[in-house]
Parts: sequence; C-alpha cells; structure tokens
Amino acid sequence: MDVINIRSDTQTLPTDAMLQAMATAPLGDDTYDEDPTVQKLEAMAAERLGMEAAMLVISGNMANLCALMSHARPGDEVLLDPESHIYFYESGGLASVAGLMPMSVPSERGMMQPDDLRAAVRKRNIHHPTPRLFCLENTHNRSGGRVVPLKLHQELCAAARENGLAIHLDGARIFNAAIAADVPVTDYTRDVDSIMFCLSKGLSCPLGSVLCGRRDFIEQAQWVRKRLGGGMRQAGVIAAAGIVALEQMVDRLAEDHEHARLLARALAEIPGLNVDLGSVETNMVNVDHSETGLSTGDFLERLKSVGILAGGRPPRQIRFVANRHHTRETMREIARRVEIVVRSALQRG
Ligand code: TLP
Repeated sequence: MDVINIRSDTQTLPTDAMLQAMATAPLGDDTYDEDPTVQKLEAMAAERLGMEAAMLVISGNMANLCALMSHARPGDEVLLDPESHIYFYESGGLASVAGLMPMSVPSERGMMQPDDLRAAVRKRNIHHPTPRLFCLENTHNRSGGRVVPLKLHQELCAAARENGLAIHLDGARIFNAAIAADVPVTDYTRDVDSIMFCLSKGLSCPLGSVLCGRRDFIEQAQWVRKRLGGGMRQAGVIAAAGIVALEQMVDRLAEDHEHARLLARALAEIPGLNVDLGSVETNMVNVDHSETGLSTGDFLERLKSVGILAGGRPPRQIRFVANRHHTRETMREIARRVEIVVRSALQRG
C-alpha cells in the first residue's frame, strides 16, 4: 500500500526547477555579504512583501527568534496568543533564548479581539515588565490554518500602536492567508514592523525562511542571527530554491486550499468524525475524533496502519495539511482509508 504523507506542508520536496537552480546558482560567502543569490532573494522578498529589507534564515523558528530579540531586550514583555506558534511550538525559546516575558492575550481560535489586547497592556509601573512587542500569526496554525481577516488584523495593529508596541507578524503561511482573503500580501504587511514567511512549507523549498522589516531592523537582526549561530556561508544554494518559490509556487497554493476543502467535506460525512467546515479556509483540516473513543495517539497509529501519516492535535484532533504532492484523488483516497479506521473503532467500542 502506498503511504500518503499529509502531516504538514513542511513535508514538501524541492521541485526539479529548484534543484536545477540550486546546482547552478552563483555563490559567495554570505557572512561577507558576498552571495549574489542570497542578495537577489532578499531583494525580491523585501519588494514582494513591501518592506525595506530582508534576511534569509534557516528556519521559521530562528526567524521569529531573530525578530523577538531585535525588537525587545531581556526582561521586556511580549504580548501574544498562547495558541501561537511562538508560544506553543518553539521550545520556549521566547523565554530561554530571548529572555522575554510572555503576556498571553486570550484568543478565540486564532481571532484575538482588539479590546482584549488593550486590556492586557498594563500601565507603565515599576512593578511590571515593559510591554514592548505584539506578535500576530497569519494563517493561524493551531486553529486549523484560519485567516485573520484584514479588518481584524488592522484593528489589532491599531490597538498595538496606541499602546506603543512594536508589531511582528509570524507569517509562516502569509501567502496562503493573502490568497484566501483575496487581497495583496502587502495589505497584511503595511501595518507591521516585521514579518517572517517560510519558503519551506507550501512553497516547497527544502529549507529557509525570510525575515523582512525596515533596514535598521534587519541590520540588527543580522547581529542576532550571527549570535544564534545562524550566520551562513554559501547560502545561495538555499536562496536559489527560494527565488524559484517566489516566482513559481505562490499562486498554486490555491490548489492546496481547494484540496483541503474537498478532504474536509469528505471527512465530515464520516459518522464519528466532526469537522468544522467553516474553519477550513486554507490548506489545513483539523478533525475532531473524540466520538471514536480513541486517543489521538491511537488514532494516528491506526491511520499509519492504513498508510496515512497525519498530525496530532491532542486530545481531540487530527490535523491534515494539503500540499503540492497531493491531488484530488489523494484526498478521496485518504477519506476512504480514514472511514475504514473510524468504522472499525466504532464497531469495537
Ligand atoms: N509549523 C510546523 C510545526 O512546527 C508545528 C507545522 O507543521 O505546521 N510559525 C508557524 C505559524 C509555523 O506553523 C511554523 C512551523 C513555524 C513558525 C516554524 O517554522 P520552522 O519549522 O521552519 O522552524
């Protein structure tokens, strides 16, 4: 049986055009600012995102850390959603590496309300850490790839500004957000100080993320990246794939969204599973499996036994992420195999 890997869009492999570009890219030592391919990618990325400057980083995680550490000093406070990737999935680097104090602002499945942000900013007082930075995430991973609508994004940015906060956008999947919202990506970057986006997710590069912001911010971020051990040498091999990604892989993300919707509709018809179809806005599908009586770990193991590699959102959810290696037929086949697993769980129960 062929194995279908739908754990994440991070599972995507480089395209032939990327491999070709990587093999032939002009290279130099990036730490000496001498890699022409890195410089080309950074200029392209800054222009595309409507920012002054950009910096290539090996991972989204490191790009976020570079942003946090460039905007704030140890002991400062960063306001963010406790369900955000920076808070939830980055090994506590916010505290242990950046030395920042998190202030969590409640959010309803990725949608924070501006008044909740305002209420979380405490008045300047010697007893409190200094509130310095606000972090947004779009698309919002843990809510199932939901898109923060542009109006809400703008209102949140305005609330942050009123309170003198710098704004960083974790835009690992910002192109998915812009496509789903049907707005130019620059509508989402206009009001923020920095944004990072990932080349290594739906855009299909083997690795790499880009941090964008004002020139002085990026100069500071270059120091931080070096301090973190992330200074690179002939990084043009990575950047070459990134250039292909920006040129060829952005518009096709709409196809992943369509496949995710198809999968969501098929899974929603399986008795024992619950899918909030309204939340499937981009390439992710979160499915509530609690009625099957299985733990998330057991459910994932059973999926594996029928050749499906999916992701877990314990205690109730499984995550599927459509990517360029999948077709409409893949989605139908996944639903068929999932149904076998659910039926057998319900029969035994
Ligand atoms: N997300 C990964 C896992 O870490 C959960 C995934 O499979 O979705 N910001 C956001 C919003 C992300 O979703 C991710 C990766 C990152 C940052 C970190 O990117 P990398 O993995 O390149 O460090």
